[in-house]
Amino acid sequence: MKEKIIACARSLGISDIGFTSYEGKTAIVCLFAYPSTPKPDANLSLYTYGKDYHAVIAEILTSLGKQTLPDDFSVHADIGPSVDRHLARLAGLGFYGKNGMLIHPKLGSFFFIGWIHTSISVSYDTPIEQTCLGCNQCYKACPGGALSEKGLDITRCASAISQKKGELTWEEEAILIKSNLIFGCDRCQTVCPHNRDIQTTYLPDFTENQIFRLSLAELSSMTNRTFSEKYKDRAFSWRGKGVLIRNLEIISNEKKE
Ligand code: B12
Repeated sequence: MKEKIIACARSLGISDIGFTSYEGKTAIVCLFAYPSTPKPDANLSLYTYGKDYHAVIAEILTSLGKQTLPDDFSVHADIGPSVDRHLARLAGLGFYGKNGMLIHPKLGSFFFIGWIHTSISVSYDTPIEQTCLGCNQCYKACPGGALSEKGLDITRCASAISQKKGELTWEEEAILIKSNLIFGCDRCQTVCPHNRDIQTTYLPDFTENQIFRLSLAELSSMTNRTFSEKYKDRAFSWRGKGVLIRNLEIISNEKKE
């Protein structure tokens, strides 16, 4: 059973797979690598260049489940209990970096996590021994100085700030300007030595039809409806266009000075 699931996962383009227990049942945890080289003129974060990972992962995991499991399974990615990294670590798929990311020995940290909850019984994997190099490059590069031995201070994390609704404080604006992105932040990962020389393949949904830059002119001319019609399959659209326009204004004002 386990071999069949692993083989099917590979054929579906899943980057790596592991098995652990969760709430008395089995969690089949899958990693989905995405390209990790920022475009020079991007104003969006790498994880949003391709098609929305929530939809991509749900489709692939449903297919994996249908091909290999009895009917009783559910698929999860991101939404729901905040356990994705924890489960992936237990399933032997990586170790925690000082940037809070789960790092896979070969894939680095530029991957998404999705999992299937099922009642099948299989042997479980165990956490890997490797640890973060501890170079502190992520601490130094973080635009908001959000990373420390205490973990991630999400009030200073540029990714969290970029997704926050409403008006930002001047301190938050300064962090956003430093990150130079209008959605998400990649800094603690791009500087990480564990992300060097990654050799893997990516799902076409993450490499084709990429969008890495939005313009104020375009967004300002759109209604909420035209915005959501055009960008509904993109992870950067979930907070609506108002947040993106606000962030674009903050970043472009700084550039004019
Ligand atoms: C809410 C959320 C956010 C919020 C808040 C994050 C936070 N840390 O609280 C914001 C918007 C800031 C965010 C940002 C990002 N996120 Co996010 N986020 C989530 C979400 C939905 C829930 C996370 C959560 O509630 N965390 C609460 C804390 C308690 O848990 P945690 O995030 O797993 O972090 C723990 C570990 O880092 C652990 N830890 C760290 N070091 C060590 C050491 C040891 C020894 C141990 C035991 C534990 C440990 O302690 C942390 C706190 O307990 C998850 C999906 C999910 N359902 O799990 C995705 C998720 C964590 N995010 C993801 C991604 C890709 C990102 C971004 C890279 C996106 C971007 N480019 O902007 C950044 C990275 C920021 C960072 N350095 O962590 C991926 C991470 C993949 C990976 N390789 O780790 C996830 C798993 C989504 C997915 N399904 O793929 N995110």
